[in-house]
Order: sequence, then C-alpha cells, then structure tokens
Amino acid sequence: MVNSDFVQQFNENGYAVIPNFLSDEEIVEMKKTMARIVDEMDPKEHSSHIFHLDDKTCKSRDEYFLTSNDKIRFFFEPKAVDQDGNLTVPKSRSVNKIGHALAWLEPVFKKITFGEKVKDVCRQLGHKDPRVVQSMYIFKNPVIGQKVSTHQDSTFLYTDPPSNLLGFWFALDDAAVENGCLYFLPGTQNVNPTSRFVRTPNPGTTGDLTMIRGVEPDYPLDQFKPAPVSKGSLVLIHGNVIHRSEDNTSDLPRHAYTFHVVDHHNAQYSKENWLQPSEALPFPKLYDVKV
Ligand SMILES: O=C(O)CCC(=O)C(=O)O
Repeated sequence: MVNSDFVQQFNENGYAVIPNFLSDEEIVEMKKTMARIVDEMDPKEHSSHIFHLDDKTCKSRDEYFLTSNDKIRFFFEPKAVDQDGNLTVPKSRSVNKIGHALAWLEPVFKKITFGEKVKDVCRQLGHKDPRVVQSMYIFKNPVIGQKVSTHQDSTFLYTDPPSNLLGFWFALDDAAVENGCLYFLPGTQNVNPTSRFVRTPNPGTTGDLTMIRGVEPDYPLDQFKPAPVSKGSLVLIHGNVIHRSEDNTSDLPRHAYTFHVVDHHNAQYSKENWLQPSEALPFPKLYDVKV
C-alpha cells in the first residue's frame, strides 16, 4: 500500500510527489530497454518526425504522430536533425520522446504501469474505472533536451467533465532546476482548459491534421514552483494543473517515463482529441490488466 500522504498534497496543489516509488532495479531495466529501442531504431526511417515545441501551425503533427497510439514511435529534437534528415548528434542523444504505446507493448513499462502500486494510487484518489490513454518516454537529453512550454494536459487529452485526467510522471534520473525539472502553478487544478488540441474536422487544402482551438492566457512565469525530485520519484499531475519544464542545458540526463489515465466511470474521453483509441489498442482498463 502506498503511503496516503500524497492524497492531501494532490488535492491541495493539483500535483504530488511520492519519493522512492520505483526501485533502482526497475529504473535500470527501463533505461536498458530504452537504450535498446533507440539503438535498434534506423534514423533514416524516423528522423523526419521532429517534435516542435511551439508548432502553432501543427504542420509536424502528421499521420505518423496521429496513429501512434498503438505503436512505438520516435520524435526527434529539432536541433538533432539537419535539413536533409541527417542526425547532427549521436543517435543516443537525438530523440526528444518516444510514444505512445510503451505501456502496452514493452513488458518492462507494462509491469510498472499496470502494477499494484499504480492501481493503489488510483484507488486512493477514488478512480473507479481508470483507463490508460497514452504512455511516453521523455529523454530531455543533456544540452539538447528542449523545454516543454506552459500547458495543461487536459488541453491535449480532454475529458468531459475536464477533471478526470491524471498523469503519472516517473523520474528516472534526479530532476533538478539545472537539468529541467517540472514547474507547477500550485492550486490550478480547478482551472478548466481554455484551449484544445484536436483533430482538424476538415483538413481541406491546408492539410493540417490537427489544430489548436481557443487561446491560452499568459501565465505569470515567476509564480511557478519548481518541483525538483530524486530518481525513482513519482509525480502525480492533475489534468488541469498548469505546468512546464525548462531546457536541459546541463550535462546531466533527465529521463522520465510518463502515462495518463482517464477515469471512465463518470467522464467521457473526447472524440475530438488528437489521440484516439484504435481497434488494435482500445484504452486498456487499468484494474483489469494483470501483470
Ligand atoms: O517531462 C517534461 O519535461 C514535461 C512533461 C509534461 O509536462 C507532461 O508530460 O505533461
């Protein structure tokens, strides 16, 4: 049973840190698996898929991105790929993130995601029918790892009502201000999202498959609180809480594994969201999957 201290923290601030959630062995296994996946990847096949941080035109959100819900796909750091698609840095440092079905397709990640401790966290937060909607490995590699700009996860994985999304974010390295830890605006879990990242209903001549609907306010950057955590910590992130992270300008790694659950008991996952379940992988019911 996970110590229940996190529940009050989470309800007050919209996020909570549970230290020592993962063992060193689990972290080594996850990192080894990821190193193998990157090593086996042929950059020629994937390197045109760059993760542009503030791609307001959404041009980079192509079919490869939209159909990644049941696959393991690679999204590169903008600075890691030249105009001809060649890597400018070693392959091991070139990837921004990998998603979005690690939790289902890779046994090590499946074991963590559908493990008893994660189920216990969801039960303690009152989730009746949580389903896993996406999973990602975020590299934020030394020097090249780019920031994640201010956002609410519910902009991307909207639910109706918009409060039923929960992010699990596991630090696989110590995450400090220097290497790009998370920052939060505490208490913003009650702020519903003002923008939505959705599939374009009629892409028409622009060909843009996704669009941002609505406008995000400018949040006061000086009011964000850094959340430095030690390796193995779990950070729980309410779907509405406003958060961000900075570039990793240090020479230290800052790997993280993250996934999201939606409690389907009293909420609908929006059919407009960019990410949709597929026949091959409907959103798995967390409590039903035994590992
Ligand atoms: O890992 C990061 O730097 C940011 C992650 C994040 O904001 C998210 O997953 O919503």
